Amino acid sequence: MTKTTSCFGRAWLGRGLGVAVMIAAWVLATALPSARASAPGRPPNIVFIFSDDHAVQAISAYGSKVNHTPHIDRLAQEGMLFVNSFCANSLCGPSRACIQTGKHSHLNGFLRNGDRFDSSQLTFPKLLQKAGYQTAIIGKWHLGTDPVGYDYWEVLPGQGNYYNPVFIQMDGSRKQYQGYVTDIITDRSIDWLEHGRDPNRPFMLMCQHKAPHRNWSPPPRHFDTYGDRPVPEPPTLRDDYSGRTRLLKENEMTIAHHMFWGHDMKFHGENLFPDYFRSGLANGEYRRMTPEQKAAWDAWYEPRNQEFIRRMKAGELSEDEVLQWKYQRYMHDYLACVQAVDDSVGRLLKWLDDNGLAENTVVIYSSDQGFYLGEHGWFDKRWIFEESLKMPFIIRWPGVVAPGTRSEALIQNIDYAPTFLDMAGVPVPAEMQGRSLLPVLKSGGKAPADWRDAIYYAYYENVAAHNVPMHDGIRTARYKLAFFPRTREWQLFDLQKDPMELRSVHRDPEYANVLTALQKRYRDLKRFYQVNSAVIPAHRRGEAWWRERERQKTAEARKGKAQLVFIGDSITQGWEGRGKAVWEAHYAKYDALNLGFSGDRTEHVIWRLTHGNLGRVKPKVAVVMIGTNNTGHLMQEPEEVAAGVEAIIRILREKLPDTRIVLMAIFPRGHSPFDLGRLNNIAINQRIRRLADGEHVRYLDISDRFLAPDGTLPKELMPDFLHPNRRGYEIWAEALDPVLKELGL
Ligand code: SGN
Ligand code: CA
Repeated sequence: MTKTTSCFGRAWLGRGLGVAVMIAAWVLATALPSARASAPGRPPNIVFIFSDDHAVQAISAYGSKVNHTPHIDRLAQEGMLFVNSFCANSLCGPSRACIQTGKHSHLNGFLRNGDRFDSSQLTFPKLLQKAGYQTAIIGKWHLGTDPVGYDYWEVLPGQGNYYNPVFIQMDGSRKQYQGYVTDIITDRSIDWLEHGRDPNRPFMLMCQHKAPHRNWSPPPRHFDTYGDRPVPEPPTLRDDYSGRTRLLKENEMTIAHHMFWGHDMKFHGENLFPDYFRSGLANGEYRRMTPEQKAAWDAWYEPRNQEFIRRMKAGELSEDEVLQWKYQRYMHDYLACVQAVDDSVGRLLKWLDDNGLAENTVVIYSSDQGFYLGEHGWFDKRWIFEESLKMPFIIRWPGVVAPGTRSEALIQNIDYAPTFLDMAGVPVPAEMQGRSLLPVLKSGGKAPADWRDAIYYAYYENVAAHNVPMHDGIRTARYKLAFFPRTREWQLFDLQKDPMELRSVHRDPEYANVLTALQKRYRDLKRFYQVNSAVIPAHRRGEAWWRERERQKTAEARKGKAQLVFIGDSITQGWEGRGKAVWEAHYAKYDALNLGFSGDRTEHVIWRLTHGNLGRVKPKVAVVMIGTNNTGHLMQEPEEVAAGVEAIIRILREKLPDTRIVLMAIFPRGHSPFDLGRLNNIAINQRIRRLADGEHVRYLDISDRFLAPDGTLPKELMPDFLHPNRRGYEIWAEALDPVLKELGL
C-alpha cells in the first residue's frame, strides 16, 4: 500500500511551450467580460467539493438539528447558500451525469446506476479544458467509463471503499492507499493543487468524496465526536405511509426492517436477532482494515454491541426501543462520516488561504443527492420527497457573491455546468438544459424575472435496490406534483401546509384548480426538456410475472432458432391464449417466437430489445405491433408514441440488419369510431406508416378487416374492444400469410 506522498514529478514542468500558448490564450480570455467578474486579469479557479448522500438535514448551515459542520458553515458565512437546490434524478451516477453535461438524464443517457456514461458527449470539463483551464477529478466518479475532459484523474472503482481504498489511475492501473478514504481524497486533491498543476493557469478541481454513503464507516477520530449522545429523532420516523400512494409501503429502505446486521449495524458474526436485522451481508470494510484499524474499531463498537446483545437477550428492549437503537447507530455512523467530510472542507479552505488563492477561487460544496435520516422511517434516497430531492449547494466567490447570503431560487444540478462555464467566460452551449447561476449569484440571491418557476424531476431505476418505483414530477416554490406510471397515480403535496409530505391532496376538491394547473405545468415542462417517456427505456421487473416471462423468453431466444418473431404487447402475447390454435397452424413451422408482453408500452419494448431479449435469434421476419398501451395507459401524444415505434424499428434494424420487419398498424380499439383511444391510435398509425422504406420495413394496416361498415368495432371479433378473439387472430394470420411469403418465409 502507498502512503499519500506526491506522485507529480517534473513531467508537468516540461510543458513549457504549451504553457506559453495557454498564457497567451488567457490574455485573450481575460478580455471577456465575465472573465473579469472577480479578481482582475484572470478567470476564477473552481474547487468543487462534492460528497455522496449528504443530506441538508446534516449541515448546520441548513439548520441541522443533529450535528455541527463548522467548515461547511464557514463557506455559507462567506458565500451564498441555496435553500431550494434540487437534483434531477436522486441517484449517484445519474446526478453526476447531469452535472457533467448540464442535461437531464433522458438526454445524457445515464438513467440508472450501472449505466455507462457516454463520454463522447459534450461536458463542461472538456470545454473548460479547451479554454485553457487545468481540470482534475479525484475521488468517487461512478459513471462506468473513464473520465474524459480531465488533465488529471484518480477515481474509486464503482462505489469505492472507506478503509484502505483502491484508486484507478489514468494508465488503467490500480493503486491502494492506506488510510481513510475521505482523508486520502483530500490528500490527493491537495497534492494535485501543490504539485500537479501549472500555477500560471486557472484550474478546476472536483474533489469528490465517497462519504457519507452506505455503509457509513467512520474514521476512528470521529467515533467519539458525538459519542453516545442521543440524536433527536425526526417526527416521521414512525410514518405509517397512509394518505399517499400504496407504493410507499412497498419500499425496502426502512430502518426498522432493512438494515443489515453486519454491513449496516456493524455487528460481527451471525445475526442473533433475525426478526430485527437482515442477514447475509457482513461489514466488508472491517475485512479491509489493518490490525491497528481493527483494534480501534472494535474498541468503540464491541462494548456497545455486546451491551445491546445482552439487553436483547434479557428481553429488556421493546420493538420500538430496537428501532430507536438502530436509528442511533445509523446516525452515529452517518454523522461521524459527515464530520470527516467537514474536515476535508476545512483543509481545502485552509490550503487556499495559506497559498493566497482564496480570493480568486470559487469554492462550492454540494452532494449528489439528499438522503433520509430517518424521515418516513427511511434511509437511502430516490423518492421525489424533499429529503432526497434536495442537494446542498453553497458557494463562495469573493468579490462576486455577497457573504452570508441565501437564495430561494429554484436551482438544479443541470445548472452547475452552465454556471462553471459562465464563470470562466466560456459560452454555454445551447444544448445544455440548465442555466447559469451567475445572475442569481450577482444579485444577492434574487432570481431574474424569467427564472424557472418549477423544476422537473425523474427517477428511472424502477425496481432495483430498495424497490422504489419509477416516477417523475415537478416542484414549485409551494407545491409538488408527482406521477407514478406503475399505478398511474398522481400525488400532490402542499409544502406550505404539509412540509413533511404526509398527505397527498390530489383528490381534495379544494385543490382541484391547483392540480389542473400543475398538471399543465408538468406537461409543459416535459415538452420544454424534451422528455418523451415513450422513448426512454423502462423495464417492469418489479412485476414478478413480467420478470419471469422476460427470463423465459430470453432463454428461448438464446437458442436462436426462430425464423419468425412477434414483438409487442398483450395483443401479441394473446397468440398464446385465444390465438393459440391459429399460431400452431400458421407459425409453429417457423419455430416462431412470441415476444409479446401484456401491458407493455414502447418504452418497455425498447428496454427489452436493448437488454438481451432478442437472444441470438436471426429471424427472417419480425412482426411488430406496439403502442396501444401508450394510448390506453397514459394517452401519450401520437408524435411521442410514433417516436417510440421509430426507436424500436431503429434498434431492430441495427441488431438484425438482415431481418425484414412487418410493422403492423395498431389495431382499432373502442366500440365507437369516435373512441378517443381509437383516434389516438389512428394518429399514431398516420405517423408510423412513413417508417416503411420499401425494402426492410413493410407497413401493414388491417384495421378495415376488423371494422363494421359503420366504423364500429364488432364484439364478435374483439369482445373487449381491444383484444382479438380466436376469429380475430385468424383474420390477422390470413392477412399476414401472403406478406410473410413474399418476405421469404
Ligand atoms: C449501494 C447501496 C444502496 C444504495 C446504492 C446507490 N447498498 O447499492 O443502499 O442505494 O448503493 O447509492 S450497499 O449494500 O452497497 O451499501 S448511490 O449513491 O451510489 O446512488
Ligand atoms: Ca449518492
